[in-house]
Amino acid sequence: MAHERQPQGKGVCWTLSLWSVAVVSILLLSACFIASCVLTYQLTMDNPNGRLSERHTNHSSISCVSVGTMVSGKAWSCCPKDWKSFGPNCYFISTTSVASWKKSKGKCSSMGAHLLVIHSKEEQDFITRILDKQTAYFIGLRDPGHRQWRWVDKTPYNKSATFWHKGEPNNENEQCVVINHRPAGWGWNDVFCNHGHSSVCQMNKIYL
Ligand code: MMA
Ligand code: CA
Repeated sequence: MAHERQPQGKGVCWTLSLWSVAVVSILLLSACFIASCVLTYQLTMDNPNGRLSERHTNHSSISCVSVGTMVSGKAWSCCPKDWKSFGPNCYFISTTSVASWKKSKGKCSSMGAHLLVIHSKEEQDFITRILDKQTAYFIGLRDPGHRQWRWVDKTPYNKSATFWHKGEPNNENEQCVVINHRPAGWGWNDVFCNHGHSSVCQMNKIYL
């Protein structure tokens, strides 16, 4: 009897290990799916359980991806719907509205954001890939006087990470800055602050 059970025992063991492999694979696949899946939260203003902070409640919908680690205690990094994600930031390109620098700045503020601040060529390249070559966009750089360039988010103006067009800045009376395309490529130009231009807003990603 005992020696007859031997092959059956082996069969059970084989079936069991097949099942474990299947279960482990399914678990791994689900983990990967959850980790990589893009989730869209519908958090509306009147959602009593909305976990968005006050300054983000003006966004009716946000899109989140898993950040993979719980090191900071936050599981998702999110950008408002229709904003672009790059590194730790979200970017919004105003396509319709043309306004003065001050008005453009105010529009970003009302969305819990600020005008675009550029700190690297990589960041500039990312954003310019989604900009229109025929359009000039205000960025968050301004000169309060005497060519003292200041970023709106108070980060230091680092001369070695500036991308002025050749020959720019060229006019002390042009105290605001646009990014636009010229035959040599994308770059910055000082312009009059009260002239109307499109703009790009930027904000830190929202962590949930
Ligand atoms: C030229 C050039 C710029 C200046 C703008 C103002 C088209 O570019 O002189 O430096 O800012 O004119 O419109
Ligand atoms: Ca200029």
